[in-house]
Amino acid sequence: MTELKGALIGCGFFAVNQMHGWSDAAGARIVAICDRDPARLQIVGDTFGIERRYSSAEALFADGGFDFVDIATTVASHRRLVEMAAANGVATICQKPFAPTMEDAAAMVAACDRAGVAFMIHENFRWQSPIRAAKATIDSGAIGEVFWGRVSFRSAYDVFSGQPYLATGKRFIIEDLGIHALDIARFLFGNATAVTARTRRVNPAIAGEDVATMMLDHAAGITSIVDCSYATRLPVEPFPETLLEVDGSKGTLRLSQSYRLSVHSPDGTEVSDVQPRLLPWASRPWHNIQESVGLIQRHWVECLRDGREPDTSGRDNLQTFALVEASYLSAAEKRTVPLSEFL
Ligand code: NAD
Ligand code: 89V
Repeated sequence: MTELKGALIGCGFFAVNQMHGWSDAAGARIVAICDRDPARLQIVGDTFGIERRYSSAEALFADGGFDFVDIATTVASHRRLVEMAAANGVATICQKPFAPTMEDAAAMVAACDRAGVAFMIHENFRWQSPIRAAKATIDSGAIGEVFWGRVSFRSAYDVFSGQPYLATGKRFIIEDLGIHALDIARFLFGNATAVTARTRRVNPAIAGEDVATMMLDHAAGITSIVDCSYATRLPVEPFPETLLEVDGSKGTLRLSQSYRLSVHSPDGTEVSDVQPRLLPWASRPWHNIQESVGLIQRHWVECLRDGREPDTSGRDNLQTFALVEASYLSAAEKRTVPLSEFL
């Protein structure tokens, strides 16, 4: 099999993880990078030994010579870059959040469809190994038919030191972090039909909301709570762990702090350690997220090779993004918002 060649646009804070992931990937490698900031371009180029460096995406696409592009810029540039990739017939990965608006997100999916190129959102939280372990347990039938769930991310970690832009946007936690938790709720419980949300800002130094609670109605009849906070001071800081509670007709599943998976079923109670691997280039506490980057990249390579639609394709991720939009609307208007208002 020939090795897939990729180009990465956006050499910032998170792209370093993506570059490490690609260095480990079987069947793909990054041959060119692009960033409008020369300092970032040089750091990433020198660290990963990439000779082809571009300060503009137009120049990168004009030179070509790659099978896919990995867009790791912040949200404002996503639509323009995805449409540029589609116009050049290049398969595309785009970081979350998908787009600033639902209209932009739908246009990006349509552009890739028209061009016949694969399009995946880098929605990596569902690829975290503890989340996969929980999903495998649910799918095994051990706890019976699921009727209720909770996906919870509560922390006081200083995310603003690594990602200062997070403090400045009108929208914060649902768009940046809740989006992952909402996607996990879809992954575990299926698509949602409506959401009821409440938000709050506790930290006076930031512009957006840092606490959000969402109640989801899922098509399968399951009710779930998705709650997230960056204002929650706990004795042991859990960042960046997503905790789960799932109730089924035969038992319960709990993914609790320190990656402890507890499954209670008619056969008894089993507690296991589902710690993610600490990859050689990874660092705690980020290793959970870092491992998932490699796993979603592997999925992308397999999907391109097999001509399969990725699990978090643009089309699929419209459902997650609609939950983000509906949550903000629900919180603003204090009403339950059906997803049909966005999809
Ligand atoms: P960042 O600001 O540190 O990096 C973005 C980089 O993109 C910067 O170096 C900037 O110069 C460059 N850039 C922006 N627009 C460009 C353009 N048009 N052409 C070329 N270069 C351009 O941001 P970050 O924290 O690395 O976040 C990037 C994206 O990754 C965001 O969408 C963020 O939400 C997402 N993210 C995802 C995860 C995850 O686990 N999936 C974690 C952190 C961040
Ligand atoms: O995953 C993310 O998008 C990150 C973080 C986990 C820090 O919120 O912004």
